[in-house]
Amino acid sequence: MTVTLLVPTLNEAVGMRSIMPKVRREWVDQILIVDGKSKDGTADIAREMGYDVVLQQTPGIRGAYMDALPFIKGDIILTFSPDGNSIPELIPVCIAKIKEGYDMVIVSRYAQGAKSYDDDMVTAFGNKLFTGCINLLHGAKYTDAMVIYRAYPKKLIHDLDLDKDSSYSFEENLFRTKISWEPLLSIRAAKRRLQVVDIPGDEPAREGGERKLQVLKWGAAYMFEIWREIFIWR
Ligand SMILES: Nc1nc2c(ncn2[C@@H]2O[C@H](COP(=O)(O)OP(=O)(O)OP(=O)(O)O)[C@@H](O)[C@H]2O)c(=O)[nH]1
Ligand SMILES: [Mg+2]
Repeated sequence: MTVTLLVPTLNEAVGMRSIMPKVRREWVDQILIVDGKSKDGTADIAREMGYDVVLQQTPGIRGAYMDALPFIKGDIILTFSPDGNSIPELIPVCIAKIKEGYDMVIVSRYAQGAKSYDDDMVTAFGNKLFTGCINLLHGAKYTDAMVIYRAYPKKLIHDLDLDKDSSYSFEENLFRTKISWEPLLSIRAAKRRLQVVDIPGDEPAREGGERKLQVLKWGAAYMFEIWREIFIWR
């Protein structure tokens, strides 16, 4: 079993310099940076540090994942945010759990013992609301269905149709935005009754850079998606 640490970046020069050196290269088999044409030199810094860099052409964070897909060598993808929100030391913990045989491991900000220092009142409320709705409507027991920091087999992307634009196009067109695939991954993993485990992991505050979150548009699109999934996709 091989692991690719997939690191999406959009103007994360500060985190690239301060967070990524804390990621020990022997923890994973590949570290792949997918950069959304950062203007602060993130991609050049990453290359200087010796990482493989993919320059994203398709917009949005899901576009970044899709553009990175052909370059992902690992059987397992571990998505990691280099903006300070993901604690590097949890990478081996996460991989150890996957090796126990789980289909997905989520580093949960809201599991017992964990805390988000990045949330404001709106994101704290939103993340808990979305997670609660996913649990209620799709029979899951997540404590954090939204977070990026998680590990899952690359094969799931195809199995759960996460790689199809049609899985998102209704809500993306309706709310004129591009959304990521973590919430849909959580929903469809629950629908397939996959074995998912949470490990508690604090979310430290962002270091450098700027927040890209589109609170209203993404909130609306994700809520729509959660309900739409009751009727669409087996
Ligand atoms: N390549 C690429 N990376 C992105 C894009 N949007 C966000 N990211 C990166 O994805 C990572 C996770 O972003 P998020 O944590 O979801 O968003 P954020 O802007 O950090 O917002 P907060 O965590 O709420 O502060 C960060 O490293 C971002 O720089 C994108 O369109 N393309
Ligand atoms: Mg972040």
